[in-house]
Amino acid sequence: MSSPLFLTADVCCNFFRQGLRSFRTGLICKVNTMKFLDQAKIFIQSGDGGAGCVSFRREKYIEFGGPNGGDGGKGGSVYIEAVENLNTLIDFRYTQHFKAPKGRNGMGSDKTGPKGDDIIIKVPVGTEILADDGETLIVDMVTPGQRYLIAKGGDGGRGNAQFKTSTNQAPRYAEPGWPGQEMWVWLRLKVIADVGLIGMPNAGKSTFLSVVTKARPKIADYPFTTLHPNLGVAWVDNYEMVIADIPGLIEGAHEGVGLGDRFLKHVERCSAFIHLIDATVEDVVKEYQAIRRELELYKKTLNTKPEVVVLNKIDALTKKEADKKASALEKACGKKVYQMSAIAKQGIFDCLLDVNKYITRERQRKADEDKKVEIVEEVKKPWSPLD
Ligand SMILES: Nc1nc2c(ncn2[C@@H]2O[C@H](COP(=O)(O)OP(=O)(O)OP(=O)(O)O)[C@@H](O)[C@H]2O)c(=O)[nH]1
Ligand SMILES: [Mg+2]
Repeated sequence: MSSPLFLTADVCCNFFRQGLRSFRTGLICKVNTMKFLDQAKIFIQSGDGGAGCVSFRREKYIEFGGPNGGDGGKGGSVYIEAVENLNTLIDFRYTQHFKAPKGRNGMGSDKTGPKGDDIIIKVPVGTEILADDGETLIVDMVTPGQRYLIAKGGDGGRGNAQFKTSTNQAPRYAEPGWPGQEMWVWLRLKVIADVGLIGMPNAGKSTFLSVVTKARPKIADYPFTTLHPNLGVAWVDNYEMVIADIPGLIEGAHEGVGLGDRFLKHVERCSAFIHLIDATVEDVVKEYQAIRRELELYKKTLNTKPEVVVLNKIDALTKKEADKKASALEKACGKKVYQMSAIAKQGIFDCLLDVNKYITRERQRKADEDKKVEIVEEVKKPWSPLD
């Protein structure tokens, strides 16, 4: 679907076979798939420093004016900044090269060349910056406003005025500017949310998100309606809870079956999961275990995250059937299973309140960690008579 050739063929077929209506749908799909991009490779280059200048003071009545060549200006540096109002790397599909300008050369009369302007590359909060190999982590941009110097501009070369000594009062040389840095880096976005919605396709994840938040994801009764993560904010106990709805997983996702497990990286940072299971399927336990297996095969740490298990779509069953399936699930997972109908808005807040416990606990843990870091920093501060 993402290859232009494939798209064209697909769109043509639709056009002839199903008429103009399908053609329009194809276009809409194309637009939707282009809205979200969670991985990009970009080239970064900081500016070279300007060269120093060789110049001598020449003025009427001033003999032996001496060297007055200024230094070259510093090249522009490249910074990466995490900003809150972005949630995709789509901009990097169109712009992949970021080059900061060079510093200008030094000039006579001891004038330093102007510095090259710095470049700031804005990325969504939660973006990892990885080296060219795609594995070595350079920095994780997790805090809004966090700024990281990724490529430092080259220093300007010294002008001949700087080389004047008692034995060489008229140096005729200056330094060239120092080169900047260049590199290819990978940007990998892992969205930051408190809760991740996991489950098989059609379990009702997007429906749940649309009921508890103002997000409006696409909902339909066919699998893989969701093709990229959707975020929404729910209010629970007067606190914001960011919920991420990711594309459904199926057995074998770790081997690339369905949409694969590449979207699981978006729930890696969540404090907890809400695991939705479609109550209308025959074997709810099998569905539950298949997802747990995929989590474990993706990363062991995901399997240890707190999870709230929810049996959704109970409106489509009798109470007896729902209770039977819920107790079978309880036996399999060894914890309480919530019964819910996202469409009928029944039982949704019980599971939200439960998951909120884990989020509060995680927030507390992070706050304690931050406090510890602050205390260590205070201790390290050197003594000063001004304190
Ligand atoms: N009866 C009933 N149907 C539901 C409920 N919740 C969702 N559905 C229906 O189930 C179908 C799938 O819902 P989605 O919210 O798109 O499911 P999803 O888990 O996001 O699916 P993917 O995006 O494909 O992974 C839709 O037709 C919904 O209307 C529910 O509580 N009761
Ligand atoms: Mg969905």
